[in-house]
Amino acid sequence: MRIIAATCLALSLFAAPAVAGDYTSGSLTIENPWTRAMPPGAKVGGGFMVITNSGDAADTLVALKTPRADRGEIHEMTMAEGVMKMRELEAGLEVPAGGSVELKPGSYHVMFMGVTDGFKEGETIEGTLVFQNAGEVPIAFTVGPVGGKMAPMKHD
Ligand SMILES: [Cu+2]
Repeated sequence: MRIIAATCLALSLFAAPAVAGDYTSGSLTIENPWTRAMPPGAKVGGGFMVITNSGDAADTLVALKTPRADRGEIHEMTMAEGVMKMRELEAGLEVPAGGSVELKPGSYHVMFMGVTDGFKEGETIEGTLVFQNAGEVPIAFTVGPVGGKMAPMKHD
């Protein structure tokens, strides 16, 4: 595993955003963006990652751009009276100063809307996160198995 981890690190240093891994922009770090393989015919998918802000001002994730979907949205999933509900966060998702936000299944996530070419396990999906202060940060999502609940690749 050490060789694989070292290779991932080298690739992410020299070839970002072509491969998944960790990304930094100013005081923001985006860890291991991932998504799931899509069953045939599926048109939407969720994207997950951990965003950490080491700066002294809050920043806000306001958009996801990707060539693989008609549009990206930022969503929150909550349980209300036993029913999972998803809603778009129209003002974006705040990443507090000196804190982090976890985008994960059943919680905050980015959403790929209107996907025509379904994601396949093992491929990477290029995208750009847009932050209010930090601006555009290109990343790539690793695609895990259909229905996966955890990030498919760990670097530590
Ligand atoms: Cu959603």
